[in-house]
Amino acid sequence: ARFSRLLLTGAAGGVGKQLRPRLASFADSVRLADLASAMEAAGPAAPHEQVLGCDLADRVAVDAMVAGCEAIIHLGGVSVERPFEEILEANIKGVFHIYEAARRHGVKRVIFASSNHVTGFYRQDQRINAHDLRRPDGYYGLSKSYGEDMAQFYFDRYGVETVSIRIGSIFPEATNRRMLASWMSMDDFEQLLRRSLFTPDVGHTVVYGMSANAHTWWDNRYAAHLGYAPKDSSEIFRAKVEAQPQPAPDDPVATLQGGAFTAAGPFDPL
Ligand code: NAI
Ligand code: 15L
Repeated sequence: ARFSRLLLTGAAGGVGKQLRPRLASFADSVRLADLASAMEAAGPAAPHEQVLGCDLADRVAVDAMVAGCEAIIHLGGVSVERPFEEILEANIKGVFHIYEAARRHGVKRVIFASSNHVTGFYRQDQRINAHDLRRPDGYYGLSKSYGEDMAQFYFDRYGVETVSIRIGSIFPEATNRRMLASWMSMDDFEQLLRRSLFTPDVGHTVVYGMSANAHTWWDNRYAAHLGYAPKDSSEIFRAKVEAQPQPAPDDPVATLQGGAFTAAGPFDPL
């Protein structure tokens, strides 16, 4: 199965750049979008690609970006903890604009890059699943929680299907102890994306995005229908991680799933 045209937002970001060459097997044509300044630096379009500058906060521009696409991988937005006003524009208004455009243009499936920071205030000795109460660890996590609610609403009301992937940590290597639990390889992410895009009748499914790590905090029982079977493991990084100086035992990096995000802020002095 493949789509005729697939949209990737956040195409110039850390994950988007690595994903880009892998998308040729997902669709005949791939539309790559990011802020114009970021997209300019991302290199010229291949024959099967279109490159587009678009601010997610601009509703009209987002509508034009989505027109003609069958499916969307939505990675665009602020990806770390920031003051509320920044998160509001890129993530909260941005996700509304994406879903409204998806509805208007008959998009079949959205993959929403949610985050483990939707449940960042759980302790690292707790094991949770997609039905547990969300405990966002900042404005960033709150925006991803809102995005998941937006996805559920657009499915219930308009039938637009979504897989919300609560990504752990997609980086080339796990570089600290926390990431030994949260790490996800690009190969495993590609597999999860493929299953999320092509499994029929997903409704709105929430899945944690992690590799087959030896110690994890997340239980994907409610996403079993996706058939995601990760192949990589963070164990290959363990020796290097354990040779580093370790954080104090009461440091949030060592105690809470969201790590340092749980201790960011406050921002916005009046
Ligand atoms: P990134 O920050 O490298 O990429 C995000 C991209 O979104 C950037 O290229 C940025 O220019 C773009 N963007 C920001 N504001 C925008 C706006 N107003 N309009 C259009 N584009 C805008 O983040 P990364 O690491 O590539 O993550 C991709 C997605 O996955 C993000 O949504 C992030 O929240 C999510 N995620 C990533 C994780 C990871 O481990 N890398 C973990 C959990 C979630
Ligand atoms: C995220 O949601 C961020 O986008 C990413 O930069 C990492 O901080 C990741 O979570 C993580 O928790 O490691």
